[in-house]
Amino acid sequence: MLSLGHPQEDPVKLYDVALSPFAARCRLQIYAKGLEIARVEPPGGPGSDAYKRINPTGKVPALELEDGSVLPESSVIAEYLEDRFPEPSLRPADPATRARMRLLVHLSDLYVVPPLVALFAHVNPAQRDAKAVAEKLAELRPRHDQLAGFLRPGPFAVGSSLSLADCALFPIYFFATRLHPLFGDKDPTAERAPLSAWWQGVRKHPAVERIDAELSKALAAAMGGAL
Ligand SMILES: N[C@@H](CCC(=O)N[C@@H](CS)C(=O)NCC(=O)O)C(=O)O
Repeated sequence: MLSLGHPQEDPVKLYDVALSPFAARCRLQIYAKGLEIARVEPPGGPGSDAYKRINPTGKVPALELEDGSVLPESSVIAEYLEDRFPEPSLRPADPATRARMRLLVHLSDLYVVPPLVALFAHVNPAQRDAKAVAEKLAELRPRHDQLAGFLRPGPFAVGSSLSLADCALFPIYFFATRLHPLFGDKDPTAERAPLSAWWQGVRKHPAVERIDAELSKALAAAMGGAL
């Protein structure tokens, strides 16, 4: 285990919430790299004024560095951790494969995440707007197709080892595989061969298994089996 920070400095810490897919992305990377980074709850919770004084975006995750500066946004944190702690690398060495890894992250962040996050507002049947749900599901289906079109025979997203693409995609598909069926739609990983192969393969990695267990536990605690 690599412990971060010098004894006289504050250690690096991750502002984290158990159920956030974006925080889970950073935890997955941290576990896979064997880094020891403390997890802390944002004071007052995400979006609170107290937390915004530390991290102006108010969002989790955020990484607080030894000098007290704060780095939000999971994709930025992921690249920072790779630059600072290069081994074991979660970025493929070959430029084209590395670019495809970043492409998968972009496709997820820019096109899959927004409609997926919008669906969370409709989980409670009492607050559900069926038309809005249908629109978001219709937006998501071609986006899963597009992303699946750039997956390669794995078992991981861009080849034979875990990369930042898997760290970004696993927590998102953890929720997508639950949300689509909740609204009567098909599990997106089940009906697309490349996504299905990736989903089966990626979950065998010990760090992914750990995140899967953490998210499952947090989800059960938050939703009591509703999702
Ligand atoms: N693009 C951001 C998204 C982070 C995000 O939306 N986090 C949510 C929790 S899942 C949050 O902190 N929301 C509180 C808020 O927006 O005030 C990332 O990748 O880190």
